[in-house]
Amino acid sequence: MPSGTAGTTIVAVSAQLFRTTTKLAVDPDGHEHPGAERAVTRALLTLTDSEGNQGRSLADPAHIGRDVLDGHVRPVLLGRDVLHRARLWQDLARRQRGSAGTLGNRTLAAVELALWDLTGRRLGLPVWQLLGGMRDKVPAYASTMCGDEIPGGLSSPEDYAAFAEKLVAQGHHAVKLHTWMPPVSFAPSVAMDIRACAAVREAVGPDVPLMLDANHWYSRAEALELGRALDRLGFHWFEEPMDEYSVSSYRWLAGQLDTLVIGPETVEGRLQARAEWIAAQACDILRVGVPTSGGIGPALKTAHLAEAFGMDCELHGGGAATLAVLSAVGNARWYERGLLHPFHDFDEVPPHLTRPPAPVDSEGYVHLSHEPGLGEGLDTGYIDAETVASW
Ligand code: LLH
Ligand code: MG
Repeated sequence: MPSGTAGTTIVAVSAQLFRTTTKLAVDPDGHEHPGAERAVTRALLTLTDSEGNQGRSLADPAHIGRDVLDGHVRPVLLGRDVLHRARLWQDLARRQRGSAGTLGNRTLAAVELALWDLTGRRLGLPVWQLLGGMRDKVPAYASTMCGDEIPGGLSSPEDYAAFAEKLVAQGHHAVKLHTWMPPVSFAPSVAMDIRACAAVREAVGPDVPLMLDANHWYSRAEALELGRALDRLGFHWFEEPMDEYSVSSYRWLAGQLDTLVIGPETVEGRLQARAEWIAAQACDILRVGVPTSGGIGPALKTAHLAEAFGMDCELHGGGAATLAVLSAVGNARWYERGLLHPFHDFDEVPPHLTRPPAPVDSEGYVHLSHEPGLGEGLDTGYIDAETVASW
């Protein structure tokens, strides 16, 4: 039977824990900052089909542990047709409710991405072309790290202004500030956020689209004060100033601002939760992430949901799968390139990759890879050599 035809089944599901390095530090609240090089452990999920083709996806070790693979992923995938990706995803998703929280969306996404990668490799085509290939490059916005107390880093409104100028000069089509969040000693601070936004607007001029992603736990009154300042400064969108589980608070805020309110980023519930946000008029732009929504398919459905309401849907975060979704939809403007910081070289290639994850060209576009599959640029030789455990 020729490669790419039905009848090819999944014969192995395996995970590898491997050592690599990063120059990112993570603070106690989970925000990334520049740091000294350190060793970290990452994980790779690999699916093998009966013709010997393999599909891979990088994941957090916690999401592809032995128990979830044995308990859910292997029983669903082994012996099944690779090309029945949507059926396999549904079968896995149906197990979520009874899994006592052990089968999360990030596990679904790791599996779904590896299935896409396998399919692309079998057919000799990049995933983004399988999705429709509407565009082969996507304009990027620069997304800063959260504020800090590093002199000359992102410690003051002036630091943000100087950095934003550089980001625009590099070609980025827009700039999004993540401002100061705990555990920074003076955070959160509406006054400081407003000063940073004003300094950046002053530095880049009136024509560069600007966005703000602030604190995540402001009160309604604080979010409104900040949002009104963004209105005066001509910001494009306002992201996650409050707890996203309070849909009423977002409806209340969106009804009072000219600046577009975007969300939800962190709320669970995939497509259905986002439909409720639209129905409640809690956002002007919808938001979805590939890892958090369960994969490429669910993220695409969410973008299509927004399209049906005449809304944009912006993708959270970066990576090859996110870029593939962006290549396939017309109602997302930009790729989120980040998180960026004056003291962090975003384009430095981590040891387990063969190339930088998302370089921009001189006009601020990130290009889709022409490699078959997801095109993540994995160095499988390095990963195999640095593997410390597998199951
Ligand atoms: O809190 C943070 O560190 C950032 O907000 C981070 O989660 C980032 O991924 C984000 O929200 N981007 O939009
Ligand atoms: Mg965000």
